[in-house]
Amino acid sequence: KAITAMAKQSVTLDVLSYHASASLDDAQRLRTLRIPSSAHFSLHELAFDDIEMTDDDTLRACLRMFLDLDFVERFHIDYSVLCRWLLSVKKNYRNVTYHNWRHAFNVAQMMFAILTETQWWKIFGELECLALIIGCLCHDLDHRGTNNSFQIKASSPLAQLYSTSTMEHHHFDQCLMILNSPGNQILLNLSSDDYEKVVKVLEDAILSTDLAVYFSKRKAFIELVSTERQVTPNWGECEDRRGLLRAMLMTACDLAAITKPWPVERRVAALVAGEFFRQGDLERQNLNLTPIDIMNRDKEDELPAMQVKFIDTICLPIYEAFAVLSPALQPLLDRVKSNRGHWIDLSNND
Ligand code: 5BB
Ligand code: ZN
Repeated sequence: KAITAMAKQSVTLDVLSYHASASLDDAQRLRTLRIPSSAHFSLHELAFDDIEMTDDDTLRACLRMFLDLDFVERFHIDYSVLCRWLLSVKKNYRNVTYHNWRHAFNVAQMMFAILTETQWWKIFGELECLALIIGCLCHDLDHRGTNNSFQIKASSPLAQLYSTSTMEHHHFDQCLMILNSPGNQILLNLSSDDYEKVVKVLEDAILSTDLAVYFSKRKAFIELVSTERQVTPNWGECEDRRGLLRAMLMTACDLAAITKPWPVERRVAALVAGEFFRQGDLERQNLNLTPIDIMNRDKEDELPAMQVKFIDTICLPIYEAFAVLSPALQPLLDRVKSNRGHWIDLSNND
């Protein structure tokens, strides 16, 4: 759809006006909190669960990840600015049932656990690791609980701005806006060269969370894994190979609820379903459309079978590849297979 420069500008203003920075007072309060160890929060666990954590705990855990990965020292990040940036990121997630701050936090924790448990942080180096963690925390910013096809069907301002990877472009926009907001500029002390590198890796990382992008890169990734088998130190030398690994890591972390112990997976799947059903309701009410089965409340019984299909077509291939790349990631694959068994059981009990 063609759109005039002036219309685009007004759409842009409309979309961007939602942005809000956290207050200085809230940042100062967070700054004074003690930050427990990564062990205290189980941040290195692939089976991590945030359910018992308070919102303050999630913020403290994020600060712990930045400290342990040495980002604060290495990139001369002002600690007060980091606190305010984290609060602003959290504030720019909405109260939707699944794509909220807790999801972003869990994705970042999974990235932290994988980078540290596999030692792949050495392959990427500090700059790319920083971009990956920021990317995870920001990858669903301002999500409205509706997917790309909804934006197109509703001709939302976002769809007029970006015709493909609509939401993902918006998440990246929001991420840059917060990074550029006065008092939130955690990348201020990077050289302009390093800043540009981080922003480019960040953009690739966030756009990679569009499943369409995952499908477009998956074949190349699986081929690479079947010839190379394990990640060796020389993986760091090839930018294309590293880029592919970063993109696949974003997807593996984004979908990681499927790799969690069954009680966690069952709980999170209900949140995903709740958000899908709400989109289905909106399609009926506002667009006068019949939602597809996964978004149709009347098809709730088919949810276990849908999860089996989701596992077989999307999840198993990527976690199989990661289990080949690092034995440390085998538990992810084992739990996907175990969860598949549980969903099969539920789909047979009607
Ligand atoms: C996934 C791709 N989508 C564009 C269409 C639906 N499929 S699916 O058939 O594999 C599917 C996935 C169907 C139902 C699902 O959940 C029902 C509760 C899921 C599913 N997706 N299940 C999960 O546990 C998780 Br986690 C997810 C990922 C949710 C976010 C996916 C964001 C995609 C935006 C386009
Ligand atoms: Zn996500």
